[in-house]
Amino acid sequence: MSGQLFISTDDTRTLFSQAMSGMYRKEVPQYGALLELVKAVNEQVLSDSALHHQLSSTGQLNRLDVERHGAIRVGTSLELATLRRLFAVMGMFPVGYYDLTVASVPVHSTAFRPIDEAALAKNPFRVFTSLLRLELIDDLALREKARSTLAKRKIFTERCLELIALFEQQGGLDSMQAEEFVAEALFTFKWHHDATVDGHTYDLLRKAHPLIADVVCFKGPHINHLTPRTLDIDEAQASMPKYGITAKETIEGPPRRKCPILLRQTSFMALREPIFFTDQNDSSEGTHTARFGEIEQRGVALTSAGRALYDELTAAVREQMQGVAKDAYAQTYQATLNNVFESFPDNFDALRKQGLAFFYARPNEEVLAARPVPAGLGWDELVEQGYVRFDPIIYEDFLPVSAAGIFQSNLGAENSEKDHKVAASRTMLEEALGAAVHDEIALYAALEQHARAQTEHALGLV
Ligand code: OOG
Ligand code: NI
Repeated sequence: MSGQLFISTDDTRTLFSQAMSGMYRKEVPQYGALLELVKAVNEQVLSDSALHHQLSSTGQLNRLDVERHGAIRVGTSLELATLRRLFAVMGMFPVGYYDLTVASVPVHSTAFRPIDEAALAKNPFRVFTSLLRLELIDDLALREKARSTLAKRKIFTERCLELIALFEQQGGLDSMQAEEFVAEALFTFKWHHDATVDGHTYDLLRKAHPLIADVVCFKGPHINHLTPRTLDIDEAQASMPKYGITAKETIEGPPRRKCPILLRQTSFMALREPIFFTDQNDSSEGTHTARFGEIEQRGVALTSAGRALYDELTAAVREQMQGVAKDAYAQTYQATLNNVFESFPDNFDALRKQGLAFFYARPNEEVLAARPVPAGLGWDELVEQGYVRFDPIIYEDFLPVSAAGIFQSNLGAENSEKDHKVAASRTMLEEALGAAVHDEIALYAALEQHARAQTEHALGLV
Protein backbone atom coordinates (compact mmCIF):
# COMPACT_ATOMS: atom_id res chain seq x y z
CA MET A 1 0.00 0.00 0.00
CA SER A 2 2.88 2.37 0.62
CA GLY A 3 3.66 4.76 -2.17
CA GLN A 4 -0.01 5.06 -2.97
CA LEU A 5 -1.05 8.61 -3.81
CA PHE A 6 -3.93 9.91 -1.70
CA ILE A 7 -6.22 12.73 -2.76
CA SER A 8 -6.46 15.48 -0.13
CA THR A 9 -9.54 15.42 2.08
CA ASP A 10 -10.19 19.01 0.91
CA ASP A 11 -10.59 17.78 -2.65
CA THR A 12 -12.91 14.98 -1.59
CA ARG A 13 -15.02 17.57 0.25
CA THR A 14 -15.23 19.74 -2.86
CA LEU A 15 -16.20 16.77 -5.02
CA PHE A 16 -18.89 15.90 -2.52
CA SER A 17 -20.32 19.39 -2.04
CA GLN A 18 -20.52 19.82 -5.81
CA ALA A 19 -22.21 16.47 -6.27
CA MET A 20 -24.64 17.32 -3.46
CA SER A 21 -25.41 20.69 -5.02
CA GLY A 22 -26.09 19.05 -8.38
CA MET A 23 -28.36 16.49 -6.79
CA TYR A 24 -30.31 19.05 -4.76
CA ARG A 25 -30.74 21.24 -7.81
CA LYS A 26 -32.46 18.37 -9.56
CA GLU A 27 -34.56 17.46 -6.51
CA VAL A 28 -35.58 21.02 -5.58
CA PRO A 29 -35.61 23.27 -8.69
CA GLN A 30 -36.12 26.44 -6.63
CA TYR A 31 -32.65 25.87 -5.20
CA GLY A 32 -31.32 26.50 -8.71
CA ALA A 33 -33.19 29.81 -8.83
CA LEU A 34 -31.72 30.70 -5.45
CA LEU A 35 -28.19 30.05 -6.71
CA GLU A 36 -28.76 32.38 -9.67
CA LEU A 37 -30.14 35.08 -7.42
CA VAL A 38 -27.21 34.86 -5.01
CA LYS A 39 -24.73 34.94 -7.87
CA ALA A 40 -26.32 38.10 -9.30
CA VAL A 41 -26.35 39.85 -5.91
CA ASN A 42 -22.76 38.87 -5.17
CA GLU A 43 -21.55 40.17 -8.55
CA GLN A 44 -23.31 43.45 -7.88
CA VAL A 45 -21.75 43.79 -4.41
CA LEU A 46 -18.28 42.86 -5.66
CA SER A 47 -18.29 45.73 -8.12
CA ASP A 48 -17.33 47.74 -4.99
CA SER A 49 -13.58 47.45 -5.28
CA ALA A 50 -12.75 48.03 -1.60
CA LEU A 51 -14.84 45.06 -0.58
CA HIS A 52 -13.47 43.03 -3.48
CA HIS A 53 -9.97 43.74 -2.21
CA GLN A 54 -10.78 42.90 1.41
CA LEU A 55 -12.42 39.61 0.45
CA SER A 56 -9.67 38.54 -1.90
CA SER A 57 -6.90 39.38 0.57
CA THR A 58 -8.55 37.25 3.26
CA GLY A 59 -9.14 34.30 0.95
CA GLN A 60 -12.91 34.79 0.99
CA LEU A 61 -13.32 35.40 -2.69
CA ASN A 62 -12.23 32.05 -4.05
CA ARG A 63 -14.36 30.07 -1.68
CA LEU A 64 -17.49 32.16 -2.18
CA ASP A 65 -18.63 30.39 -5.34
CA VAL A 66 -18.49 26.96 -3.74
CA GLU A 67 -19.57 27.96 -0.25
CA ARG A 68 -22.63 26.08 1.02
CA HIS A 69 -24.04 24.58 4.14
CA GLY A 70 -26.59 21.83 4.38
CA ALA A 71 -28.57 20.17 7.15
CA ILE A 72 -29.65 16.66 8.03
CA ARG A 73 -31.34 14.98 10.98
CA VAL A 74 -30.65 11.43 12.13
CA GLY A 75 -32.37 9.06 14.52
CA THR A 76 -29.79 6.86 16.26
CA SER A 77 -26.37 7.01 17.89
CA LEU A 78 -25.00 4.57 15.35
CA GLU A 79 -26.16 6.77 12.47
CA LEU A 80 -24.53 9.81 14.05
CA ALA A 81 -21.28 8.02 14.89
CA THR A 82 -21.04 6.67 11.35
CA LEU A 83 -21.66 10.14 9.94
CA ARG A 84 -18.74 11.38 12.01
CA ARG A 85 -16.52 8.80 10.30
CA LEU A 86 -18.01 9.63 6.89
CA PHE A 87 -17.39 13.37 7.29
CA ALA A 88 -13.81 12.74 8.45
CA VAL A 89 -13.11 11.31 4.98
CA MET A 90 -13.85 14.84 3.73
CA GLY A 91 -11.86 16.68 6.40
CA MET A 92 -14.99 17.70 8.33
CA PHE A 93 -15.13 17.51 12.12
CA PRO A 94 -17.86 18.12 14.69
CA VAL A 95 -17.82 21.69 16.00
CA GLY A 96 -20.13 23.14 18.64
CA TYR A 97 -23.15 21.91 20.55
CA TYR A 98 -26.61 23.28 19.79
CA ASP A 99 -29.53 22.57 22.06
CA LEU A 100 -32.71 23.05 20.07
CA THR A 101 -35.05 21.90 22.84
CA VAL A 102 -35.03 25.51 24.08
CA ALA A 103 -37.14 26.20 21.01
CA SER A 104 -39.36 23.14 21.48
CA VAL A 105 -37.55 21.22 18.75
CA PRO A 106 -36.73 17.72 20.07
CA VAL A 107 -33.17 17.49 18.78
CA HIS A 108 -29.65 18.49 19.66
CA SER A 109 -27.03 19.17 17.07
CA THR A 110 -23.47 19.79 16.00
CA ALA A 111 -21.97 21.04 12.75
CA PHE A 112 -19.43 19.10 10.71
CA ARG A 113 -16.95 21.43 9.03
CA PRO A 114 -13.29 21.92 8.18
CA ILE A 115 -11.36 23.58 10.99
CA ASP A 116 -8.00 24.83 9.79
CA GLU A 117 -7.41 28.04 7.89
CA ALA A 118 -6.20 26.46 4.65
CA ALA A 119 -9.06 23.96 4.53
CA LEU A 120 -11.63 26.68 5.24
CA ALA A 121 -10.15 28.82 2.49
CA LYS A 122 -10.47 25.97 -0.02
CA ASN A 123 -14.06 25.06 0.69
CA PRO A 124 -15.81 25.68 4.01
CA PHE A 125 -18.64 23.20 3.34
CA ARG A 126 -20.58 22.56 6.55
CA VAL A 127 -23.40 20.21 7.48
CA PHE A 128 -25.61 21.07 10.47
CA THR A 129 -26.41 17.65 11.90
CA SER A 130 -29.17 16.95 14.39
CA LEU A 131 -29.88 13.88 16.48
CA LEU A 132 -33.47 13.16 17.42
CA ARG A 133 -34.07 12.84 21.16
CA LEU A 134 -36.49 9.93 21.30
CA GLU A 135 -36.78 10.31 25.06
CA LEU A 136 -38.85 13.44 24.35
CA ILE A 137 -41.70 11.41 22.87
CA ASP A 138 -44.09 11.20 25.82
CA ASP A 139 -46.25 8.34 24.55
CA LEU A 140 -44.22 5.23 25.43
CA ALA A 141 -45.78 2.97 22.80
CA LEU A 142 -45.12 5.56 20.12
CA ARG A 143 -41.56 6.03 21.36
CA GLU A 144 -40.97 2.29 21.06
CA LYS A 145 -42.50 2.26 17.56
CA ALA A 146 -40.14 5.07 16.53
CA ARG A 147 -37.15 3.30 18.07
CA SER A 148 -37.82 -0.03 16.39
CA THR A 149 -38.52 1.62 13.02
CA LEU A 150 -35.21 3.46 13.18
CA ALA A 151 -33.35 0.35 14.32
CA LYS A 152 -34.35 -1.46 11.13
CA ARG A 153 -33.16 1.04 8.55
CA LYS A 154 -29.74 1.20 6.93
CA ILE A 155 -28.84 4.67 5.78
CA PHE A 156 -25.36 3.88 4.44
CA THR A 157 -24.60 1.63 1.49
CA GLU A 158 -22.34 -1.37 2.19
CA ARG A 159 -19.75 0.02 -0.20
CA CYS A 160 -19.81 3.40 1.54
CA LEU A 161 -19.01 1.69 4.86
CA GLU A 162 -16.20 -0.27 3.20
CA LEU A 163 -14.66 2.87 1.76
CA ILE A 164 -14.85 4.67 5.13
CA ALA A 165 -13.03 1.72 6.72
CA LEU A 166 -10.48 1.75 3.92
CA PHE A 167 -9.85 5.47 4.48
CA GLU A 168 -9.29 4.80 8.18
CA GLN A 169 -6.94 1.89 7.51
CA GLN A 170 -4.87 3.50 4.75
CA GLY A 171 -5.02 7.05 6.09
CA GLY A 172 -6.51 8.27 2.82
CA LEU A 173 -8.23 7.40 -0.47
CA ASP A 174 -6.82 7.58 -3.97
CA SER A 175 -8.77 9.61 -6.49
CA MET A 176 -10.75 6.69 -7.89
CA GLN A 177 -11.72 5.54 -4.42
CA ALA A 178 -12.66 9.12 -3.50
CA GLU A 179 -14.94 9.41 -6.51
CA GLU A 180 -16.60 6.15 -5.66
CA PHE A 181 -16.93 7.26 -2.05
CA VAL A 182 -18.67 10.49 -3.10
CA ALA A 183 -21.18 8.61 -5.24
CA GLU A 184 -21.90 6.13 -2.44
CA ALA A 185 -22.10 8.82 0.27
CA LEU A 186 -24.56 10.81 -1.82
CA PHE A 187 -27.04 7.97 -1.48
CA THR A 188 -27.37 8.69 2.26
CA PHE A 189 -28.48 12.28 1.63
CA LYS A 190 -30.90 11.65 -1.19
CA TRP A 191 -34.66 12.05 -0.99
CA HIS A 192 -36.73 8.85 -0.75
CA HIS A 193 -40.42 9.32 -1.36
CA ASP A 194 -41.22 5.87 0.00
CA ALA A 195 -42.00 6.06 3.69
CA THR A 196 -40.97 3.21 6.02
CA VAL A 197 -44.24 3.33 7.98
CA ASP A 198 -47.98 3.19 7.36
CA GLY A 199 -50.05 6.36 7.09
CA HIS A 200 -51.46 6.04 10.59
CA THR A 201 -48.03 5.81 12.23
CA TYR A 202 -46.88 8.79 10.21
CA ASP A 203 -49.83 10.83 11.46
CA LEU A 204 -49.18 9.87 15.09
CA LEU A 205 -45.51 10.76 14.87
CA ARG A 206 -46.29 13.97 13.08
CA LYS A 207 -48.69 14.92 15.83
CA ALA A 208 -46.00 14.27 18.45
CA HIS A 209 -43.78 16.66 16.48
CA PRO A 210 -43.44 17.18 12.70
CA LEU A 211 -39.71 16.77 13.05
CA ILE A 212 -40.07 13.33 14.61
CA ALA A 213 -42.04 12.16 11.58
CA ASP A 214 -39.39 13.64 9.30
CA VAL A 215 -36.60 11.72 10.99
CA VAL A 216 -38.33 8.42 11.70
CA CYS A 217 -40.49 7.72 8.65
CA PHE A 218 -37.98 7.68 5.81
CA LYS A 219 -35.25 5.43 4.49
CA GLY A 220 -32.58 8.04 4.97
CA PRO A 221 -31.75 11.46 6.41
CA HIS A 222 -32.49 13.43 3.23
CA ILE A 223 -30.58 16.70 3.01
CA ASN A 224 -33.26 19.24 3.91
CA HIS A 225 -31.66 22.40 2.55
CA LEU A 226 -28.48 23.67 0.97
CA THR A 227 -27.52 27.26 1.60
CA PRO A 228 -25.31 29.51 -0.52
CA ARG A 229 -23.63 32.56 1.01
CA THR A 230 -24.70 35.99 -0.16
CA LEU A 231 -22.78 39.21 0.39
CA ASP A 232 -26.00 41.22 0.84
CA ILE A 233 -28.89 39.34 2.34
CA ASP A 234 -31.30 42.30 2.37
CA GLU A 235 -30.81 42.77 -1.35
CA ALA A 236 -31.18 39.02 -1.92
CA GLN A 237 -34.34 38.92 0.19
CA ALA A 238 -35.81 41.86 -1.72
CA SER A 239 -35.15 40.26 -5.10
CA MET A 240 -36.64 36.87 -4.20
CA PRO A 241 -40.12 37.62 -5.66
CA LYS A 242 -38.48 38.43 -9.01
CA TYR A 243 -37.17 34.86 -9.01
CA GLY A 244 -40.54 33.40 -8.03
CA ILE A 245 -39.45 32.65 -4.45
CA THR A 246 -41.53 33.48 -1.37
CA ALA A 247 -39.23 34.15 1.55
CA LYS A 248 -40.04 33.99 5.21
CA GLU A 249 -40.90 37.40 6.60
CA THR A 250 -37.96 38.32 8.77
CA ILE A 251 -34.23 37.74 8.48
CA GLU A 252 -32.83 35.75 11.42
CA GLY A 253 -29.87 36.99 13.40
CA PRO A 254 -28.35 40.44 13.93
CA PRO A 255 -29.59 43.51 12.04
CA ARG A 256 -27.96 44.96 8.92
CA ARG A 257 -24.73 46.71 9.91
CA LYS A 258 -21.71 48.38 8.34
CA CYS A 259 -19.55 45.65 9.90
CA PRO A 260 -21.50 42.39 9.70
CA ILE A 261 -21.26 40.06 12.70
CA LEU A 262 -22.01 36.34 13.02
CA LEU A 263 -24.69 35.13 10.69
CA ARG A 264 -27.90 36.41 9.09
CA GLN A 265 -30.24 33.96 7.40
CA THR A 266 -33.53 33.77 5.60
CA SER A 267 -35.36 30.85 4.01
CA PHE A 268 -38.26 29.99 1.73
CA MET A 269 -40.99 27.58 2.58
CA ALA A 270 -40.58 23.86 2.32
CA LEU A 271 -42.01 21.97 -0.61
CA ARG A 272 -45.08 19.82 -0.09
CA GLU A 273 -44.03 16.54 -1.65
CA PRO A 274 -45.95 13.35 -2.34
CA ILE A 275 -44.95 10.35 -0.23
CA PHE A 276 -45.98 6.72 -0.33
CA PHE A 277 -46.86 4.86 2.85
CA THR A 278 -46.33 1.13 3.28
CA ASP A 279 -50.08 0.47 3.42
CA GLN A 280 -51.04 2.68 0.54
CA ASN A 281 -52.18 1.91 -2.98
CA ASP A 282 -53.44 5.32 -3.98
CA SER A 283 -50.39 7.45 -4.67
CA SER A 284 -52.11 10.79 -4.11
CA GLU A 285 -52.69 10.41 -0.38
CA GLY A 286 -49.56 11.31 1.56
CA THR A 287 -47.56 14.51 1.51
CA HIS A 288 -44.61 15.68 3.54
CA THR A 289 -42.96 19.08 3.98
CA ALA A 290 -39.31 18.96 4.88
CA ARG A 291 -37.13 20.42 2.22
CA PHE A 292 -36.58 24.12 1.80
CA GLY A 293 -34.14 26.77 0.59
CA GLU A 294 -32.09 29.21 2.58
CA ILE A 295 -29.48 31.92 2.06
CA GLU A 296 -27.08 33.43 4.53
CA GLN A 297 -24.68 36.31 5.00
CA ARG A 298 -21.67 35.77 7.23
CA GLY A 299 -19.80 38.30 9.32
CA VAL A 300 -17.00 38.43 11.85
CA ALA A 301 -16.74 35.74 14.56
CA LEU A 302 -17.36 37.03 18.09
CA THR A 303 -15.31 36.33 21.21
CA SER A 304 -17.06 35.03 24.34
CA ALA A 305 -17.55 38.64 25.44
CA GLY A 306 -18.96 39.60 22.05
CA ARG A 307 -21.20 36.58 22.05
CA ALA A 308 -22.47 37.37 25.55
CA LEU A 309 -23.36 40.88 24.40
CA TYR A 310 -25.08 39.47 21.31
CA ASP A 311 -27.10 37.03 23.43
CA GLU A 312 -28.05 39.76 25.87
CA LEU A 313 -29.29 42.06 23.10
CA THR A 314 -31.15 39.23 21.38
CA ALA A 315 -32.91 38.44 24.66
CA ALA A 316 -33.83 42.12 25.03
CA VAL A 317 -35.34 42.11 21.53
CA ARG A 318 -37.35 39.00 22.33
CA GLU A 319 -38.65 40.57 25.51
CA GLN A 320 -39.67 43.79 23.78
CA MET A 321 -41.46 41.84 21.07
CA GLN A 322 -43.67 39.98 23.51
CA GLY A 323 -47.33 40.64 22.85
CA VAL A 324 -46.75 42.49 19.56
CA ALA A 325 -49.66 41.80 17.22
CA LYS A 326 -49.04 39.47 14.29
CA ASP A 327 -49.80 41.94 11.52
CA ALA A 328 -47.37 44.51 12.94
CA TYR A 329 -44.74 41.93 13.81
CA ALA A 330 -42.27 42.08 10.92
CA GLN A 331 -42.07 45.87 10.92
CA THR A 332 -41.89 46.28 14.68
CA TYR A 333 -39.28 43.54 14.81
CA GLN A 334 -36.98 45.36 12.37
CA ALA A 335 -37.27 48.64 14.28
CA THR A 336 -36.72 46.96 17.65
CA LEU A 337 -33.73 45.00 16.40
CA ASN A 338 -32.04 48.08 14.94
CA ASN A 339 -32.75 50.04 18.06
CA VAL A 340 -31.50 47.47 20.57
CA PHE A 341 -28.35 46.69 18.56
CA GLU A 342 -27.22 50.31 18.62
CA SER A 343 -25.23 49.37 21.69
CA PHE A 344 -23.16 46.85 19.70
CA PRO A 345 -20.14 48.76 18.31
CA ASP A 346 -20.28 48.93 14.52
CA ASN A 347 -16.71 49.42 13.44
CA PHE A 348 -13.97 46.81 13.24
CA ASP A 349 -11.48 48.86 15.21
CA ALA A 350 -13.80 49.18 18.19
CA LEU A 351 -14.79 45.51 17.98
CA ARG A 352 -11.13 44.53 18.12
CA LYS A 353 -10.05 46.98 20.81
CA GLN A 354 -12.94 46.00 23.04
CA GLY A 355 -12.20 42.32 22.55
CA LEU A 356 -15.62 41.61 21.04
CA ALA A 357 -14.54 39.96 17.79
CA PHE A 358 -11.70 37.89 16.29
CA PHE A 359 -9.24 39.22 13.69
CA TYR A 360 -6.37 37.95 11.58
CA ALA A 361 -3.29 40.11 12.07
CA ARG A 362 -1.08 40.62 8.97
CA PRO A 363 1.98 42.74 8.33
CA ASN A 364 0.82 45.96 6.68
CA GLU A 365 2.86 45.80 3.47
CA GLU A 366 2.14 49.37 2.41
CA VAL A 367 3.37 50.85 5.67
CA LEU A 368 6.38 48.50 5.68
CA ALA A 369 7.35 49.60 2.17
CA ALA A 370 7.22 53.25 3.26
CA ARG A 371 9.13 52.96 6.55
CA PRO A 372 11.13 50.11 8.07
CA VAL A 373 10.18 48.68 11.46
CA PRO A 374 11.91 50.70 14.22
CA ALA A 375 13.92 48.53 16.59
CA GLY A 376 12.90 47.95 20.16
CA LEU A 377 9.14 48.36 19.79
CA GLY A 378 6.64 45.89 21.23
CA TRP A 379 3.49 44.49 19.63
CA ASP A 380 1.14 47.17 20.92
CA GLU A 381 3.38 49.96 19.69
CA LEU A 382 3.73 48.38 16.25
CA VAL A 383 -0.04 48.04 16.05
CA GLU A 384 -0.41 51.65 17.15
CA GLN A 385 1.99 52.83 14.46
CA GLY A 386 0.14 51.00 11.71
CA TYR A 387 2.54 48.13 10.98
CA VAL A 388 -0.21 45.58 11.47
CA ARG A 389 -3.41 45.20 9.49
CA PHE A 390 -6.46 43.40 10.86
CA ASP A 391 -8.98 41.45 8.84
CA PRO A 392 -12.15 39.93 10.31
CA ILE A 393 -12.15 36.17 10.94
CA ILE A 394 -15.38 34.92 9.42
CA TYR A 395 -17.92 33.15 11.61
CA GLU A 396 -18.09 29.56 10.33
CA ASP A 397 -20.77 28.22 12.66
CA PHE A 398 -24.48 28.53 13.35
CA LEU A 399 -26.85 30.30 15.74
CA PRO A 400 -29.26 28.10 17.69
CA VAL A 401 -31.94 30.78 17.95
CA SER A 402 -31.82 31.36 14.20
CA ALA A 403 -31.77 27.64 13.57
CA ALA A 404 -34.89 27.32 15.71
CA GLY A 405 -36.56 30.10 13.71
CA ILE A 406 -35.68 28.30 10.48
CA PHE A 407 -36.87 24.95 11.82
CA GLN A 408 -40.12 26.50 12.96
CA SER A 409 -40.93 28.32 9.76
CA ASN A 410 -40.50 25.11 7.83
CA LEU A 411 -42.26 22.55 9.95
CA GLY A 412 -45.74 23.18 8.63
CA ALA A 413 -48.86 24.57 10.25
CA GLU A 414 -49.64 22.24 13.12
CA ASN A 415 -46.39 22.99 14.86
CA SER A 416 -46.40 21.54 18.34
CA GLU A 417 -46.32 24.16 21.07
CA LYS A 418 -45.34 21.68 23.74
CA ASP A 419 -42.68 22.86 26.07
CA HIS A 420 -39.70 20.54 26.04
CA LYS A 421 -37.97 21.67 29.21
CA VAL A 422 -35.19 19.13 29.22
CA ALA A 423 -31.65 19.86 30.23
CA ALA A 424 -29.25 20.33 27.36
CA SER A 425 -26.92 17.41 27.20
CA ARG A 426 -23.71 17.93 25.37
CA THR A 427 -22.39 14.77 27.02
CA MET A 428 -25.22 12.70 25.58
CA LEU A 429 -24.56 14.03 22.10
CA GLU A 430 -20.84 13.37 22.43
CA GLU A 431 -21.47 9.84 23.64
CA ALA A 432 -23.67 9.19 20.62
CA LEU A 433 -21.09 10.77 18.34
CA GLY A 434 -18.27 8.78 19.87
CA ALA A 435 -16.08 11.90 20.12
CA ALA A 436 -15.98 15.30 21.76
CA VAL A 437 -17.16 18.29 19.74
CA HIS A 438 -14.63 21.08 19.13
CA ASP A 439 -15.21 24.32 20.97
CA GLU A 440 -15.76 26.94 18.25
CA ILE A 441 -14.50 29.85 20.36
CA ALA A 442 -11.24 27.99 21.01
CA LEU A 443 -10.86 27.37 17.26
CA TYR A 444 -11.26 31.08 16.42
CA ALA A 445 -8.88 32.02 19.23
CA ALA A 446 -6.30 29.61 17.81
CA LEU A 447 -6.65 31.11 14.30
CA GLU A 448 -6.17 34.58 15.78
CA GLN A 449 -3.15 33.49 17.84
CA HIS A 450 -1.52 31.78 14.89
CA ALA A 451 -1.87 34.85 12.65
CA ARG A 452 -0.45 37.06 15.38
CA ALA A 453 2.54 34.77 15.93
CA GLN A 454 3.28 34.77 12.20
CA THR A 455 2.98 38.54 12.03
CA GLU A 456 5.26 39.00 15.04
CA HIS A 457 7.76 36.79 13.32
CA ALA A 458 7.50 38.71 10.04
CA LEU A 459 8.02 42.00 11.88
CA GLY A 460 11.08 40.59 13.60
CA LEU A 461 9.55 40.59 17.07
CA VAL A 462 10.38 37.08 18.20
C1 OOG B 1 -31.36 22.60 10.62
C2 OOG B 1 -31.64 24.04 10.82
C3 OOG B 1 -30.35 24.77 11.19
C4 OOG B 1 -29.28 26.76 10.09
O1 OOG B 1 -28.88 27.31 9.06
O2 OOG B 1 -29.34 27.36 11.17
C5 OOG B 1 -29.68 25.36 10.03
C6 OOG B 1 -32.54 21.78 10.18
O3 OOG B 1 -33.59 22.33 9.81
O4 OOG B 1 -32.38 20.56 10.19
O5 OOG B 1 -29.45 24.77 9.01
NI1 NI C 1 -29.40 26.24 7.40
